[in-house]
Amino acid sequence: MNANPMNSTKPLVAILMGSASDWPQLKDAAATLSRFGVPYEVHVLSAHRTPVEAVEFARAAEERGLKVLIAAAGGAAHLAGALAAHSTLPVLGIPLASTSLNGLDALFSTAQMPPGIPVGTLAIGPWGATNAALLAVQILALGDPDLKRRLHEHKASMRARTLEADAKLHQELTCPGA
Ligand code: RP5
Repeated sequence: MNANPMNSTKPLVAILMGSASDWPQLKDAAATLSRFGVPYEVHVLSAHRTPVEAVEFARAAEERGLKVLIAAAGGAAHLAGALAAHSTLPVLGIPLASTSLNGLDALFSTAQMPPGIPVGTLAIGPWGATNAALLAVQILALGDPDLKRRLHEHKASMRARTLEADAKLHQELTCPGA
């Protein structure tokens, strides 16, 4: 997979995954970036199967105009750390549930980076995918007031939905069957 879904604009974020089999767990990252209008590109790139290409990608990323790298892997999850070793861009790591250890192994591999090479590690699987994209938007919003405004709208709409759910639950509990 090698795609720029919004190729009219230069990608600011790259979503990288160790295998095409990871994509179903990552779709929410792409959907979230699209929702905020952030141009992104998607690649399969493995720290183990394409180690040379992974290093080349990380080394060229900043010069190509990318601002944030999102890296996901499930088995012996070294992709985020390998990219972070070769770039000073922020790297957000998503551990994936691809092995019989259900992602706990990938969580440890992604999070336990030695001091000096940080990887911002999110939750395992689709929750992490959504939050990695949101964190990327928040990083980009530091220099983009329009994106900042959209983040405020996003939080306001979550708040409204939660308060509505609270009111509905209270009504059901106080007037059952009404
Ligand atoms: C990891 O190994 C990939 O990120 C994937 O989660 C896992 C298995 O890959 P496939 O054998 O499905 O290609 O490197």
